Amino acid sequence: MESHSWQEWEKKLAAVTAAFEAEIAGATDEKAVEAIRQRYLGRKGGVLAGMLRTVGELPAAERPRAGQLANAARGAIEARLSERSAQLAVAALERRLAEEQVDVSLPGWPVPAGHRHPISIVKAEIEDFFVSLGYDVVSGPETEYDYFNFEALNIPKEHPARDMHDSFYLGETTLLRTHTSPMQIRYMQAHAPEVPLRVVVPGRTYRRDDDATHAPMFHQVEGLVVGEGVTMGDLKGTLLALARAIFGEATAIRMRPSYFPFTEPSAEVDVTCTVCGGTGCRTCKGTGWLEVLGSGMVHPQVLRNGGYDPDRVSGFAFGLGIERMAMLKYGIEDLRHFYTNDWRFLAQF
Ligand code: 2NM
Repeated sequence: MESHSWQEWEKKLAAVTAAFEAEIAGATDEKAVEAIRQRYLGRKGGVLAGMLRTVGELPAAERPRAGQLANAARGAIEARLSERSAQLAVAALERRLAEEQVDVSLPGWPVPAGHRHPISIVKAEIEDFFVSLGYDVVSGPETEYDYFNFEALNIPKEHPARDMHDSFYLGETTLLRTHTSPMQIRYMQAHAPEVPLRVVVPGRTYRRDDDATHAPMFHQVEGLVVGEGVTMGDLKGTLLALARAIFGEATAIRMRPSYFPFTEPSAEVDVTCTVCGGTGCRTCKGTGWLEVLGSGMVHPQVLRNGGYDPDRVSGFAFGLGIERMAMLKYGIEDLRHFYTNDWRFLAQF
């Protein structure tokens, strides 16, 4: 009778363990695992707690063994519960990783990028060229004294450039600079020509003009070299190299006599037509040449105004409009495109 009862108890414990095993194998999330834990190991109402309560009904000799079996079953159930928990956690993580997988080989959303302004591009190209020849790149004030803008550059009182209708005056003796050369006077006064002095001045300049080829504000680069024995040959070689750097290595230049108050002799410089390559077309009016800059040997009076002795040193200088260079380089037909900021225009550069 007593032994029968013991065998039944042992069988019941085996059945509990088997039932637990079936339930835990079917648990698909942490919540289900927790419910099973409560059902089997819960202090009140737990299946195993119920089994332990019946140990007292067994013969005294069997009780220790029953207790050991029940504790072993508890240990096995606990181990299985944490094992299942861990399995489910790994499975959940793997599911999440699969769901959130990113295909890095897919093309990204296009990010609308800005473009460099054509004036900035050409300005930087010109600067880079002169830096490669050892020139200093400096900028000066956009508001100037008429002394630096005109007087020191040998531009006489009666010169039409000084007219109120051609320059923006701010006061009796101040104006918006009409070219960047006033900075070159300032630069000469601040530097001795031992090296020799080599400088370019890019920047905004202002004139009372407004049509398809003239804007009230435009950009210039002016250059100046002063030293012992600087010649027109140096000027020509420098400008040929500049033209080739900006318009391509096949470019040729020619110099035509001209006049500027601050240079003597003076020369207008043409480059091979950027449209036809020199054979003649509408753009170059059949000549094969396009005028791009002015230049010359610095006038002795301008050297003196800069603090130099024209009997000891000589110099060359040149000035160009960046807008004009950019129009010729890119085939832009109207200067006003540069200032309209039409996205369709700017996006082409
Ligand atoms: C030009 C043409 C010729 C020029 C002269 C000077 C200075 F300050 F050195 F005298 N700077 N730039 C110059 C000479 C500018 O522009 C068409």
